[in-house]
Amino acid sequence: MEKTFAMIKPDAVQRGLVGEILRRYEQKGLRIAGLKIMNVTEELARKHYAEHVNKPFFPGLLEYITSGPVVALVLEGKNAVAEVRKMNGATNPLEAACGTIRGDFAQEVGRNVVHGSDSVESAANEIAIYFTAEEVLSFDYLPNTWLYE
Ligand code: DAT
Ligand code: MG
Repeated sequence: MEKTFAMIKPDAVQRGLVGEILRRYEQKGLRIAGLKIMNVTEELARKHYAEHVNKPFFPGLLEYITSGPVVALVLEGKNAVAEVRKMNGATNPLEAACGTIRGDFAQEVGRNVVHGSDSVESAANEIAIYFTAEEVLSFDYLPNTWLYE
């Protein structure tokens, strides 16, 4: 089944939103395959955001993402990549619909509380950046029987 990489960013950790954000992913029926609290080093950030390193906003993004612990997640579901992107909402919280995580909990693009991989290929890359193979668990997830036809 499809896996995606998600991150609860430093602002959300500091604001006590970890439980609320995890609750939303869990309630959707996504299986938590990997979960850890960790610091993002500059080296990790440069790998994760390789496509953005030359953008004008990169220094701010680097400072933000390394400013405190994050919660790194591997989430699994039938369409996990698209489901998490939809639940996270638009990159700029001003454009994110109410009911999405960014729409409900953020106001500025540089403090947008969550990350979600944008494709199955990115997901595989990002999971490998943040997790070892042993840290990503496979196990029977009984709700799947009731989630999928
Ligand atoms: P997303 O996180 O929705 O995949 P992205 O990959 O385009 O968005 O950008 C990665 C992060 O970089 C994003 O979550 C916030 C930051 N960012 C993107 N565009 C920005 C901009 N124009 N100004 C400031 N920060 C930006
Ligand atoms: Mg992105």
